[in-house]
Amino acid sequence: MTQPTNYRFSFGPWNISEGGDPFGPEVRPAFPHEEKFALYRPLGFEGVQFHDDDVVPGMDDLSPDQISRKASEVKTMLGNSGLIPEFVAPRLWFASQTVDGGYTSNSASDRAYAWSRTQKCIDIANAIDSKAIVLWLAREGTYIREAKDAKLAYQRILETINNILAYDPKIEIWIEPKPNEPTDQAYVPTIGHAIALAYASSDPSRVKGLIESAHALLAGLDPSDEMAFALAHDKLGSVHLNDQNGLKYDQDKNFGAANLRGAFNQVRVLEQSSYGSRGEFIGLDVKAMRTQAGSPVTAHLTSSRELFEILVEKSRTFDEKLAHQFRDHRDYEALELYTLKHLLGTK
Ligand code: 3MF
Ligand code: MG
Repeated sequence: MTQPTNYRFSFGPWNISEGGDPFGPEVRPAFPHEEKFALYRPLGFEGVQFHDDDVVPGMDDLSPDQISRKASEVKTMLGNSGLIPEFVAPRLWFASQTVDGGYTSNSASDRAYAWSRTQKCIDIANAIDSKAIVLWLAREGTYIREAKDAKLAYQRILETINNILAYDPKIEIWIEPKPNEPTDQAYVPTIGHAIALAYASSDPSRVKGLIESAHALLAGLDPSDEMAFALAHDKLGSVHLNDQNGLKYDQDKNFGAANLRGAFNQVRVLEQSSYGSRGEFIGLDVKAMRTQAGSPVTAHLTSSRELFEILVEKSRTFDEKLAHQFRDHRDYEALELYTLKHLLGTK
């Protein structure tokens, strides 16, 4: 590596939340959406990740004019606050038309809704100068396999990607894989699936992936190897660093909170590929514990960022020469002990 990367960090407004979960209501006072943006810079973040309706709330009921007026307000707000929009993601999992998915729904009118919502999302991305949209394909999957024709579903996803590329000559598509939740099985569960779609598309250079640590773990995979796969193809658009304690609901725990060594290996693979040197963000998709007092709760964001920075230091001080000697002698026992001691800061 030539120049040490100066990392910049991002998160989405949904990461400041009031603690509601499927079993109980919010437990902290409501914190207004519009006030979240003023917190970014003081917390050490300059990138904002958006859902389309984080930019334009209630967009399904607004005219194109109203949408573009609201989007330009947000663009001005970003400029005044020194913030950069990293991506806009169409929220295709909330509306009644997306109960059974959008692009892969069996209903032609639902698919038409999904496509029109995606076009609006791209327009919004352009209006705020975001160079990418993210496709987290939340409901593109099934609860029972017999519900959809899976082969047709894959063709429909690829067709949508090509339609997006044709609709806009510049926008990048970053696919965020996740194996399950809300569906039982999602059609794009791993970065391998996302990158296969990229290569099959009409413009592979504009289709990349966004890897979330917890999603890779839910697929039974190592996030650092998932990242390495994308990086080897120069297709890592962004990351959602967080953590996950075993195979259960998507936890969005603080980065490194469940598996420090796993977090170290993610940082190391990013460092070794100079991820970030072309402006890519370190995105954090972390959720505050429901039990946390205070309002607004933001410590999970700053703690995850601090942990990332500590692990960057651990990665830069990792004795690569020694590691290579251990590799040459195939002494992985010694390499493992060295790695653990290095992380613990003991000799
Ligand atoms: C779902 C997620 C989402 C997506 C976001 C962007 C809450 O498991 O991780 O974050 O990242 O909706 O598409
Ligand atoms: Mg995510």
